[in-house]
Amino acid sequence: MKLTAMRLHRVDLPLVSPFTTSFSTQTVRHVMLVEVTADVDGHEVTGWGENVAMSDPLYSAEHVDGCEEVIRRWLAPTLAGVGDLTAETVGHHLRHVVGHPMAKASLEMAVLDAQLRARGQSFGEYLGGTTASVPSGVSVGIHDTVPALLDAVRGYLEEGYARIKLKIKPGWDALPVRAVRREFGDDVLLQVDANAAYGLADTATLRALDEFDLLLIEQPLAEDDLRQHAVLATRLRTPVCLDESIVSARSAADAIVMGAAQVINVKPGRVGGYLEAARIHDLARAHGIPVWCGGMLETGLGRSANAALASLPGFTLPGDISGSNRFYRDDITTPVEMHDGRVAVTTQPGVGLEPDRERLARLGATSAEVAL
Ligand code: OSB
Ligand code: MG
Repeated sequence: MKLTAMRLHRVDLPLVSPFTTSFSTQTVRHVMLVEVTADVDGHEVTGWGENVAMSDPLYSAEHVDGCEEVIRRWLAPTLAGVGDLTAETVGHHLRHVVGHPMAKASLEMAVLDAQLRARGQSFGEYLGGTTASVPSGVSVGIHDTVPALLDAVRGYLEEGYARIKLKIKPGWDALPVRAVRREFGDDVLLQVDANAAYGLADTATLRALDEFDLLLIEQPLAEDDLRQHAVLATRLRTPVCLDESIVSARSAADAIVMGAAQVINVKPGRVGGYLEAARIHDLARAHGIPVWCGGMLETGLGRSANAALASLPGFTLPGDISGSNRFYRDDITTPVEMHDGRVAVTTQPGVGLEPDRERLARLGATSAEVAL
């Protein structure tokens, strides 16, 4: 294909309730969507991608305004110059630009959506998915009090979520985990996510979580602390799962070989796109390492693509693939719905859901062309 136009859509979506992690409190998500128009054998096709960078560089080095700049100045002009562009070659064409996986991933997703729509193939079928629906977990932020947390968890369990993930930080770890276990019992699938808030010196604190039979502890230490995660893993019974540290299939291989990751959270944006995410799945599966699909508060567009990825056979743990209503009253697509703890994988061409222009307009979106 040949790209003929690109537009960036920006829209601010208020969250239904504040979302607090060890690194920030979010009340709104500043969403950027990439819309590409391409010529495929004389036919005009459209594709959509979602950029998952946050407003501030606190989870990883990227932020959404930076992604827009990098796309406009370097990534889009490079892809515009390619006459036989395919989703499979986007990463290759952009490899000279160092880093910026979330910016690259949003472009690759838009190109892949266009390519699959042109041939009538769904994301799930293309990626090698094997299930019609995927288990749906929910990520629960840090709350001011334990009763407030228990109310939130009770609501999600009543809705039917298959797994609860509690955000933790120093001072908010064993206490909330113990309270949730006490209130809701040992059968709840439960895990925690520290977002890199601890150091190896906190081993005793993290060890105190061993008694709660957690599925895993996600990213306890810093992004570049692979070796220290390997050391920590030998000291905990709870399996160590890496999120921030896994930025590519290469780093996934390193983490697996070093014993730094017993489980991997796969986020397409963090690793440069759905194709690299699928490679990490393949690598982990070959090594017997379970993976699950993480989330970045995606809209229905990103969630739908994530559900397709999570339908691959190595995704053996529930992902952070909650319904649209977990974060948004008003989504930009028809809402993704969770029923009986599962989200359906679309069989429609491409991502299967697309942003609704009327919804975008109602939510105050702005759109701007990218010069190609
Ligand atoms: O660490 O998984 C994380 C959201 C933003 C940044 C990092 C993380 C998260 C989540 C949200 O946990 C999961 C979701 O999108 O439902
Ligand atoms: Mg995480």
